Amino acid sequence: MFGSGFMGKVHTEAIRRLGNVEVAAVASHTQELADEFARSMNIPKATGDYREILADPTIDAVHIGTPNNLHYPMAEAALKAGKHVLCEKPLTMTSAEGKKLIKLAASTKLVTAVNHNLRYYPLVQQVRQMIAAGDLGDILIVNGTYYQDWLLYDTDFNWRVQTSDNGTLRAMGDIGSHWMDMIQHVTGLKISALCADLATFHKTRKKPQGAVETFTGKKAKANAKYTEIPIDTDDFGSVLLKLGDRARGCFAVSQMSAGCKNRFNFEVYGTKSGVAWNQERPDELWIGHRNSPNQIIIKDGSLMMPQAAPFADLPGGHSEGYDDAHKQLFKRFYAKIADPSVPVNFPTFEDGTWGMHLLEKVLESSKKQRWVNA
Ligand code: SOE
Repeated sequence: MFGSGFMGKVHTEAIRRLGNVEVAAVASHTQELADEFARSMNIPKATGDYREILADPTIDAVHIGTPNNLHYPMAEAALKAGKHVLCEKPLTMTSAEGKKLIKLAASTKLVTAVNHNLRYYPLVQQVRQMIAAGDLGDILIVNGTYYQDWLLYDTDFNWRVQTSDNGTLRAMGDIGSHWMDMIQHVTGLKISALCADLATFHKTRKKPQGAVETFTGKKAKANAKYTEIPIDTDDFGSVLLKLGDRARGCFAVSQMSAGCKNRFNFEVYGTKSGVAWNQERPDELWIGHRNSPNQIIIKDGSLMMPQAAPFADLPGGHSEGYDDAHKQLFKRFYAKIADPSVPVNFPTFEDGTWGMHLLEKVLESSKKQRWVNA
């Protein structure tokens, strides 16, 4: 595991649930941070230098859950060291870096994945299968939001607010990347053009001494010492979309929407029916009909479409959420490593690089204040 923050913990726990994969070592920014994480998670080896882990021939795969600027150098070094790589999103800082990783991986038999875990909620897979089966008809309209509130105040801080660690796009890169991946995954349509507008509401933020873990700002001490620093990453962004050659839509992302903890929702409307799903109520799916009563179905693998049912491991009425979605993605990543003949059933570095390309188009469109083709 490369990274000992919020995602380091989520990945470590999900990997252990697979049963056939062990977390053998953790690398962090410093030896102390790695030691502390290894102690708390009971990991046998810890280091402040990830290259030590890459030099270990007993390691098969690495998970990268560090700040974004480290994804590319770590993934490149891992592939060169012959390790399979599962990397957090956004995959890299630029699409050019993503292309280099794809080329490198193609010259090996190594498996790559990017952690668009949100695809793996059981009812999201149900939506995907309903659309593939034609239940919604031809897709006309998509819309949605990904809103959070953990960066609402100018005293809220995290490495993501700084371009140096995060890249230029923050809300868009962090959660807009998920939204765009999701809508393309469920509809099977590619984003073909977009028109974006980005906003940074806090032009400065108060940076405390020491690192602040993702989502932990509310627990920060009111009397902590701060340095005021300029901010140019986006707090909010909205995007008009064209998908394929017919569908239209829009979405918005925000990390400053009070009350929205991790409110990712999407709606899809076709020539026959519509669907709506919200990550804060993941076991419910709204299905809208024109000529019969609307439905709300509750996640229950035994009642879901056969291709979606394997994504629900627990019986109906037993919630499956964020951690479970990671488990489902990781399960498929390691199944591919164990048996290269199984089909790829997870987002790859190709998907991550396409995602970076779209983010670059969002930035270009926002700067030019006009539509751009993807
Ligand atoms: C923070 O905004 C974050 O942890 C994202 O980085 C994840 O990708 C998202 O799923 C939840 O929120």
